[in-house]
Amino acid sequence: MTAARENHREAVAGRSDVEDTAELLAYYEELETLKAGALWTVANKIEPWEPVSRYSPVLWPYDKMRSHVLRAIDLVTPEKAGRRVIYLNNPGAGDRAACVGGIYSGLQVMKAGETASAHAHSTSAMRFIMEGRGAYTIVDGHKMTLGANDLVLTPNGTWHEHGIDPEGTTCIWQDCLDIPLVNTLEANFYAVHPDMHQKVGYAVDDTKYTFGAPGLQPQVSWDKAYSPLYKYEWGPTYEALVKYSKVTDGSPYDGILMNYVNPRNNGPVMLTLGASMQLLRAGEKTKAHRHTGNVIYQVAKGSGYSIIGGQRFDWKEKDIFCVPSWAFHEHANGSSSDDACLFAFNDFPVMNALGLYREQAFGDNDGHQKVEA
Ligand code: 1HN
Repeated sequence: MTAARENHREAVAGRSDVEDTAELLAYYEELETLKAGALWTVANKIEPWEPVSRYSPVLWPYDKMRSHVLRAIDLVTPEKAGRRVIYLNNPGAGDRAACVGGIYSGLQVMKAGETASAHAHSTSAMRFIMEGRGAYTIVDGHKMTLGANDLVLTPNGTWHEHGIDPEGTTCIWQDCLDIPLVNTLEANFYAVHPDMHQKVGYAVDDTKYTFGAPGLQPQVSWDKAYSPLYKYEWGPTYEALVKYSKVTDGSPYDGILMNYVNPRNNGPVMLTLGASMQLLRAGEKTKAHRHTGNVIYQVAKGSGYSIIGGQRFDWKEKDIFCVPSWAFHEHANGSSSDDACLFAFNDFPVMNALGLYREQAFGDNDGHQKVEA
C-alpha cells in the first residue's frame, strides 16, 4: 500500500497519527487526573482493523497433564476444593483464568465413591468425559450416567453436582465454562445448594429417553433457552458422523462436522457455548480458514496435526488444543487407514447472536499455511 493510500485509510477510519509534543504529553497527564483521555492516543489499539487475539494457540498433551491431574487426588478432597480441577491457562490470559477468548476450561478428577456438592451459577458449563467408569452428573434433579466421550451440559442457573459410583473407577473429564465472558459482562452469580446435595427427581437418564430420539419430540413443554437433553452420548454421535461421511463430501475446512443441538429448536445447546464433533476421514487434510469465535478441541479419536496461525501442533487421543479468534487453522488426520475425530467447545452462539460471526478462507498456496520453522 502506498503512503498516501495508508494515510487515506487512517483518515477514513478516524485513525490517528498525532506526534507527541511536550505540550500534548502534559495535556494527557491533565486529562488523566480527571479520569479521562484523548481518544487519538488509543484509537488504533481499541479499534483494530481486525480481531487481534491476546490468546495464543496452545496444545495441552494429555500424557503430560494426566499425572498432574491424578496427583491432585492425594492433595485435595472435593469437599475442601469444591471441585478438584486443574485449569488450562493460556499465556495471554493474565488473571482471567481463560483457556481461550471468553472460555475457561479445566480437567476435573474424581475417584470411585466421591461426590461433589450441588451448586448453581450464571455461567454455563459443559463436560466432555475423558476416562473412567461410573461417573454421573445430576442437573436439576435429572441424573445422567456418563462414559468416555459423552458430553453433558450444566446450563446456567441449574443446580448441578457430580459423583462417581462406588463400583466405578477414577474418572477425568474436561470442563468448559463461559466464565471469562460472564465476568467481562460482570453478570456472574454463584450459589451453594442449601442441602449440599439435590434429590434425584426423575428416572436415571430420563432426558435421553424423553428428548433424545432423532427426529421425534414428545408433547412436553419446555420453556428454557437451553437443550433439555443435557447428555449427548459418544456411540450415536460417532455412528451419525460415519453414516453422514458416506453421503457427503463434507466441508473443505472442517471435514465431516456435526453440531450438538438443542432438539427443541435445532439451535446451539446453550445460549453462550456450542459444541461439535468432526470426523477427518483417513488421510484427510482440510484447507485453512479463520473465523471470529474461539474453539477448544479435544481429540476424541485418532491422531494427526493442526496448523494454527502458521504453527504446527501434533495431536493424539485426549490431547486438547485451542484456536483463538481469527487465527487461520487447518487439520490433518495422521492415519491413512482410520478416521480421526475432533470434539470441540466453541463460543459461536455468542458470535452469531450478536451479529459478530465472520469467516474467511486462506487464499494462498492452495489453502494451506506455511509452517513457521
Ligand atoms: C463448576 O461448577 C464445575 O460443576 C467445575 O464441575 C469447574 C469452575 C469454575 C466455576 C464453576 C463443576 C468450575 C465450576
